[in-house]
Amino acid sequence: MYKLILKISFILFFIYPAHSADVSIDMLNKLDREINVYSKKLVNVDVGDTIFWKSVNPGHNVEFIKGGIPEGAEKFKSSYSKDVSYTFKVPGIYAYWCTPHKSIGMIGFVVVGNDKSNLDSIKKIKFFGKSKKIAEKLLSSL
Ligand SMILES: [Cu+2]
Repeated sequence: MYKLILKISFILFFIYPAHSADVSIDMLNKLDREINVYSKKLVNVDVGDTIFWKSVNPGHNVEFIKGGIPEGAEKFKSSYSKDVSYTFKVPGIYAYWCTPHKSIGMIGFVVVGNDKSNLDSIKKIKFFGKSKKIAEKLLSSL
């Protein structure tokens, strides 16, 4: 009986994941040679898709950068050390960073609906320190 329950819970675990997301990004202290980093820095999704940021290591969050989201999109800032998800309803480019690590490279971009019409305002964002080069590189690849 115990074995059967174990088997059923195992199957249910895979059929009903705890969250339904179209893309999952880990918030990490370390990835290869980088420290304080999102596992994916640049992601393309469709309108209506959800991104799930997993708090693998504590101390990180997701904050949309002022001027770094398309017109009509709501601003967004998550709590530290918490899993968080966001459903993208407005097409365009979204720039975000981890609040405490914004100047040491913990930044990311999401392109929704392949819409790059707000690229000019994204390019006007002031990135600090180590994040400057990373932002330049990511934006030039768009
Ligand atoms: Cu961080």
